[in-house]
Amino acid sequence: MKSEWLKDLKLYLITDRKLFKAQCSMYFAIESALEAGSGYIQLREKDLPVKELLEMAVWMRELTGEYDAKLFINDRVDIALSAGADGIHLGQNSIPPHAARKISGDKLIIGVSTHSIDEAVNAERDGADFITLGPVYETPSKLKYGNPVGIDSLRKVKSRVSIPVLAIGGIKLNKVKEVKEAGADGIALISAILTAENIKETTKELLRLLK
Ligand code: TZP
Repeated sequence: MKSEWLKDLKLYLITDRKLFKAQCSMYFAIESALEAGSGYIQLREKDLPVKELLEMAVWMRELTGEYDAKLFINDRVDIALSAGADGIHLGQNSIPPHAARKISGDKLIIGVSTHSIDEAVNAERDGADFITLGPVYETPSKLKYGNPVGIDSLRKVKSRVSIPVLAIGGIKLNKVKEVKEAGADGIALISAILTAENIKETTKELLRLLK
């Protein structure tokens, strides 16, 4: 089941409802990206109470389902399974990949956020199906995401792991070429799409550059 679509994971769009005045505006934004062909969405609303997160996950499942897109839930295996998501995205302080696998069997693809070569190697060893590595570049919120790891770390990680590596953090249209050349299998991002003036056109352009 996994390998069928994991190889197409090139653009991984992550939600952040705080970028919007109203929750429905975020759904409109996500829907525009879906219409443009964005096929992988991660619901990452870390500070939402669990019931609200589940409600949002169910809603996002319906929305992504209409476009045949894959849905990942950040951190919560229980919510991912309950909402019928396709995957789970784990942080360094989440339940570890092998334990998530024990709970979910082969129902969920497991992504892991990593910030260094060691974390990347450990994530693969512990059963991750893919990782994000970053922030590669400066992001608007250094406090939240940490200092940039740089493009060289991406190259090094690619030489040490064999699962797909998505570059994350400050990835805009003008960075795609560089991260691809450094070996990234794809990109994960929030603001380049969610704050774009024209979400559809930006998504299409990103997908074109990632081909
Ligand atoms: N992890 C590392 S950087 C980051 C996350 C979730 C944020 C990426 O946001 P943006 O707006 O694409 O730089």
